[in-house]
Amino acid sequence: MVAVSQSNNEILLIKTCKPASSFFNGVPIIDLSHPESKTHIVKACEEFGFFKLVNHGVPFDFIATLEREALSFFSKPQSEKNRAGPPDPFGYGSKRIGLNGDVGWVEYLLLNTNPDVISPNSLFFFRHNPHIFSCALEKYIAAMKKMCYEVLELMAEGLGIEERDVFSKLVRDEKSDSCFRMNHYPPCPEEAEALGGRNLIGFGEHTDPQIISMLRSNNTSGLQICLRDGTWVSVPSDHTSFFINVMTNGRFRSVKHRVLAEASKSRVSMIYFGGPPLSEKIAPLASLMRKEEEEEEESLYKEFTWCEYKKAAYKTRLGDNRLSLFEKS
Ligand code: GA4
Repeated sequence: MVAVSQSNNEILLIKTCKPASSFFNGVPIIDLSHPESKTHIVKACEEFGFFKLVNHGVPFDFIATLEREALSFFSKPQSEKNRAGPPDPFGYGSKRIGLNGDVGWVEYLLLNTNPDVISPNSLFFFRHNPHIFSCALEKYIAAMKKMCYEVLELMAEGLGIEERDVFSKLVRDEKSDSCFRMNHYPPCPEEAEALGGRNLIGFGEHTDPQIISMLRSNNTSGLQICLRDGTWVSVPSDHTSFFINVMTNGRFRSVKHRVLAEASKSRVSMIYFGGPPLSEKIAPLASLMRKEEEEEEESLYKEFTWCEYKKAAYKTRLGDNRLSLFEKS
């Protein structure tokens, strides 16, 4: 743990960890333009729940413009940024993550993408930030949605499901509860020096609760994933690609991940989280349940709505196992 003082003289304790020894070169790479990408996606989801997407078709100009805008927002004086916070959970936040005491070396903007449920903090942010930011966001989010539908449709196809839009329709729904996050991990030279080789945790280990998350970062490393044997490995950064993670009923798994702060470089990431409408029942697809010896495979979890799941998730700490709250006993 390292004690850091906030601008209001408050002291926060941020966790540290030893740096990962090497970069992991085993992250599956999915080429969206490949004719067999659907099969590759399913394999990657089953094995890792995580993959890197290339040839995704998102214009680099959209990405670069939004990154520039994000950096210009994060370089504003603290007092100005604070006006778009505290996160409720939407809005600007610094070092505090969620509502239950998690802290990290990060500042962020969390925005909901559905204009019907836009929160006051998100509104405040949009009103007080130049038009260009909103335009850049709009373009970027539209591109994320398109890519998200495509990946989810390929996934359904790859699983041999007839209804191609079985997953994508949840995120396409006009009431879809999707959100967008921009994270800034400032460099931490003094802290790193004092830590003698350890790293500050930027965003502690967690799994994402949504159906799918699509992350893009600048060329600063820091993202780590936890392999099935429990080892943490660093994912080499690639500012031209997206890193995708997905979740479903035990067959696909959501990868546990975290972000470490860098001593000398700032990391900026932008993540689109595709979620279903709040009232949507979350249950495994009957067509995916494997039948064993004539007995139907049972769902591992009780039935719940996305709203119930989200409410429960917000009562947890980052590292908690949220799905276990809904496991059948
Ligand atoms: C993790 C994924 C998304 O960033 C997020 C996070 C949310 C938050 O930052 O407000 C949560 C976290 C995330 C999971 C558990 C709860 C809620 C912080 C936290 C401790 C926006 C989300 O939907 O869940």
